[in-house]
Amino acid sequence: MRPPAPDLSATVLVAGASGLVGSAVVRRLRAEGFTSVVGIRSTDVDLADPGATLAYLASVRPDVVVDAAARVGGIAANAARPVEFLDDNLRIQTNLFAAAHAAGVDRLLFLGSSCIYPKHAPQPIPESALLTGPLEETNNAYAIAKIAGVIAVQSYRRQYGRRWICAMPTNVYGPGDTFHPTRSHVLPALIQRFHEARRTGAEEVVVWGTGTPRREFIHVDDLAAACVHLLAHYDDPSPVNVGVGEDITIADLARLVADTVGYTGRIVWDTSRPDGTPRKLLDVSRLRATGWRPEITLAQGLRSTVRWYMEHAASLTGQGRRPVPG
Ligand code: GFB
Repeated sequence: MRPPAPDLSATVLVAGASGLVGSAVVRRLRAEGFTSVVGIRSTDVDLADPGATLAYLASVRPDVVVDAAARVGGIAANAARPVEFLDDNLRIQTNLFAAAHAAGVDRLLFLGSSCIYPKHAPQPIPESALLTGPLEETNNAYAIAKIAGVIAVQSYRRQYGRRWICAMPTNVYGPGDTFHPTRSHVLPALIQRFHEARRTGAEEVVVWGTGTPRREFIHVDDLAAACVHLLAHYDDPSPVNVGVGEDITIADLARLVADTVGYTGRIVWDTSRPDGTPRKLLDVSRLRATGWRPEITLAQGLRSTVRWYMEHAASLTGQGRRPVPG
């Protein structure tokens, strides 16, 4: 039986709308014909403030909420500032969930992360691996915050009958990412570093770790499409993995980024830097069973992201981010 067509007049509030994922979800919703999309950013309401969050959602009274608001960062940022990664993310999701429930929001999509799974989970990682083993140490604070979000969504389903769901994306990249040399995730960090090396004529580029870990990458426009698809086709307490079903070694990724940027110098490895989780390829069979498939290959996505970066590099802030308008 075909699911009912989405109500394009529903008010959809997207938290984290200035970030990589939130901005892509807003773009996708509008592209699919949703006419009342409310993208919010930290300058609209401080989600770390419970009273302000309650008041804001009571004023908007959305029909649907997408929680793409989080403090995120790569392996070095997570390892250096676990308190903020734990504290800020717990506050944001706790306040947003309480405010959404109080405002009568029956449909909510919470975005977690593949790092919620154990460091040595079976590969590809099924959703059932959650809480079956120890976490990767460098980002266990962030992972615990996101696991708390999953349990909170399941609790609002059980206690209040809310049709809330959780999506667990693999490593995300694309336009609007943070391109900081040390705080970013690996793919944008390498785009920034290889682009800078080409611009300055540097003879070599240092890449972290041994190059042997494997990572799966999904373009943010594919992730956004999957999120809108899941809102229409998924309603289960279990988290659902969102990935592309294949991964690549960091060494091959580095060479792919260098080629895409047009850098021809040497790549050298700084093995004093951590490798992190050896591999975290997601089992995406649950997602595929809903009928969704990714459309953007890593080579295509890398080319378009490098183009975006080169067009915006001069205007990025010192943190490697787009300036927040307004
Ligand atoms: O994206 P990333 O920083 O985090 O990737 P994770 C880290 C991997 O890339 C490690 C290698 O194996 C690093 O050694 N790497 C090589 C680099 N060069 C660089 C570089 O210049 N910058 C960075 N960042 N890495 C993240 C979690 O784990 O996964 C987040 O920390 C989130 O919380 C995200 O869950 C999905 O993929 O290891």
